[in-house]
Amino acid sequence: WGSLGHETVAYIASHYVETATKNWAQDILDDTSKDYLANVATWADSYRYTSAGKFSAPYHFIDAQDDPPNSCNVDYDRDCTGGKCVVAAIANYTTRVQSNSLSDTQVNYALRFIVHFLGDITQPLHDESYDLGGNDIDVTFNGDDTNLHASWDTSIPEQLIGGYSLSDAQDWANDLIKEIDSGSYESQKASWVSGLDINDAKDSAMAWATDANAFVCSVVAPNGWDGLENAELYPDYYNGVVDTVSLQIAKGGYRLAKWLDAIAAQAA
Ligand code: DCM
Ligand code: DCM
Ligand code: DCM
Ligand code: ZN
Ligand code: ZN
Repeated sequence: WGSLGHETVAYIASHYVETATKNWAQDILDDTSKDYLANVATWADSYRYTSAGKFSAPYHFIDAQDDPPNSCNVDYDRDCTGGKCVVAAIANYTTRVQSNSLSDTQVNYALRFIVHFLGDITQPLHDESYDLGGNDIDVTFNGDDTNLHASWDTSIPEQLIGGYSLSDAQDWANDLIKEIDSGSYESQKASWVSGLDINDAKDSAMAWATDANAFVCSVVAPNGWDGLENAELYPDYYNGVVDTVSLQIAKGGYRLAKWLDAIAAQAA
């Protein structure tokens, strides 16, 4: 996701976390503002372009070598090349954020990575290898040249919300919180966090990757990839996928709250 998606995930999580979790996270991040998670939600996307953070670039996705739209699936041994993928990263940083021996900076970075990667793993094209997760599929969105991956990351969310500022993210989060509490997501939110286990983070993250990857077959490219090449995505394609984008952002935020609650409780 782009900044709007990641910051919305963060605001949703901030709404649902326990007070003890908020205190734990604000202490690690050294930020007592209400925006303490949103303020670090896109840090990993800047860090990966620095020489110190270059190692983390493959941690934003898992390249599922499946065969959409005929067959969607994720296999850790097949797809997490060299142990460098978002599933391994979530497991790594879930351990590191609880460390008593790492520096404050490394623990702070671990929490920033968790906030970011629990967002990215819900973007279906971050759980797909085809054409570099859709980066090599050129499209136009409302007349602008872009690609399928970037459309999912940014164009579609920004078309829906009409901007990408922190206050746009807070507004989108508020809408999705209503859907989670008493709207279209109320009956499914329990399934989003079922089996969540910070002490088996790899299994939990594999379940999330598998869940998002299934949308590659059902929503991202249900009729295959050929028709998407050089296609205009607005409004027809957009209308067919935008509800899935909202669902995945809501899911990421709700999961992040429960994940952080579990870590903070174990740390206490
Ligand atoms: N990006 C964004 N908003 C835009 C255009 C680009 O947030 N309007 C950027 C932020 C990240 C990238 O998109 O650099 C998405 O990266 P990722 O999916 O790894 O989070
Ligand atoms: N690093 C990480 N996860 C690990 C090991 C290292 O994120 N399991 C990061 C921390 C540093 C960088 O890689 O930013 C280099 O670490 P080191 O100096 O321990 O090799
Ligand atoms: N990406 C992905 N799968 C890949 C390669 C990249 O999901 N196999 C993501 C990471 C960024 C976006 O695509 O969100 C653009 O990546 P880059 O800036 O590395 O081109
Ligand atoms: Zn992306
Ligand atoms: Zn990312």
